[in-house]
Amino acid sequence: MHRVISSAALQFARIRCGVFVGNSMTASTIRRLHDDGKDDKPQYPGFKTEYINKLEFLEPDINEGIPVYRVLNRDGKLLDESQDPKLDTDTLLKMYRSMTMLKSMDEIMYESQRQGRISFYMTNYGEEGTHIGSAAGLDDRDLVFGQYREAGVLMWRGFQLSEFMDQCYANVNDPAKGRQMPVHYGSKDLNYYTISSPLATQMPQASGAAYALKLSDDPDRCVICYFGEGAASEGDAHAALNFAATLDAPCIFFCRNNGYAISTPTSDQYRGDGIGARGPGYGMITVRVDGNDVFAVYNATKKARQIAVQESRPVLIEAMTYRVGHHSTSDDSSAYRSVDEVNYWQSADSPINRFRHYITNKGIWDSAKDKELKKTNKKQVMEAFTMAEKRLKPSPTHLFTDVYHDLPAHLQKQLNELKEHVKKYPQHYPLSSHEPFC
Ligand SMILES: Cc1ncc(C[n+]2csc(CCOP(=O)(O)OP(=O)(O)O)c2C)c(N)n1
Repeated sequence: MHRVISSAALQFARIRCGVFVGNSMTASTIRRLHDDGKDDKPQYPGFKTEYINKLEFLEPDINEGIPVYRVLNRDGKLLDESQDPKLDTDTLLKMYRSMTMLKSMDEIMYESQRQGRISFYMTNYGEEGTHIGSAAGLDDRDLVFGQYREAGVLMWRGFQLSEFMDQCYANVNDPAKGRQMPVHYGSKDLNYYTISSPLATQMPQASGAAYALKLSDDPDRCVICYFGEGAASEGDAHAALNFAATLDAPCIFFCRNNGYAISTPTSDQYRGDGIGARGPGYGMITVRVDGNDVFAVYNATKKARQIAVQESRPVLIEAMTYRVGHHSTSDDSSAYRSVDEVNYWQSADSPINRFRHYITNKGIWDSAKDKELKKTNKKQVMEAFTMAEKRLKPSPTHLFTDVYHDLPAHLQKQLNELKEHVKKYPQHYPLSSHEPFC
């Protein structure tokens, strides 16, 4: 603040002396401009604009909405050959297999929660295209800050089915030792930061990580930060976007606009033209894409990555999609939306169907292969699921570990009391399914 005031004072002094350095104007020129008002340009620091003499308010709805970039139509046909990312067959099939595997995993895990075998689950139905298209457009060294509904990004990077299951079952192989809710994955090896439940906390962290990358001696990386249109209403979202913009941090802000934040539809979430319209307000390069078109998401993310890394600036992508599943296993979406609406997205505008049409038209896929794939997916998920369910849960001692290097006396006392209590009333605790106290 002090510096700003001093430099303003200095400019004023220069004007008084007739040497306005910025515009090379003399004091007499300035007086003349002020007299007739013509050619008078605002001099507010940081603005490129002009004066007007009629009162005009900016209407938010004068323009059509930001257009939605698409590459494939709903039948899987290229709309413009020049937009074909020209991926090789292996990559195309990896994309399709990953999307279908994500769906198979969701189906089985959702059912497993319904049967009371895990405590909670969140499906990714309908949003598979945003996950796989964006993950494929990145470098695996780029850092991922997710919200919670981006399991496909991890899957693309090689997170194993057993790792998903071990986390959801909170067994001894779960890196968080059962202290997190299911679907709160993380992987240091895959540059994927662990999910936290409070919405939008990942966003300022992503801006900070991107700024750190910019200052590091390994600048050929960027950050991608996923968030929902609901999370964008959190104050943290504003702080994150503004910090990244002003610090020119190489961060891709990837908004999954899936129509609902639990039961809150977008019509109650915001006014204006979605999340994309906020990008220019932050001085951020922005694009809106069809999130159910894997190629559109891939092209946009790849280009955004190039801009972020080469020009060191943030990019906002708003991917338009639809949450086909319930928000989570704690939600019943039939209370706030119609079955017809869900059916439309599930069948007529599904990212998996669209891409299957594309690879089928291309001659590298057919219905026999599809049938076989679904069978294999199910088998693999069931195997991983069975193994994870059989493993012991972590020792109850881990309620007390990993925070302090040396357990403070009051926690040691509580741990001793817990051991005593469980020893006295073993019939009330599922001790056989846990590792023993350590
Ligand atoms: C700070 C905070 N407020 C509220 C919640 C409860 N909550 C969990 S998810 C959610 C909706 C988020 O919607 P959106 O960001 O659009 O993501 P989506 O679930 O649709 O993928 C809410 C309100 C929370 N986890 N954190």
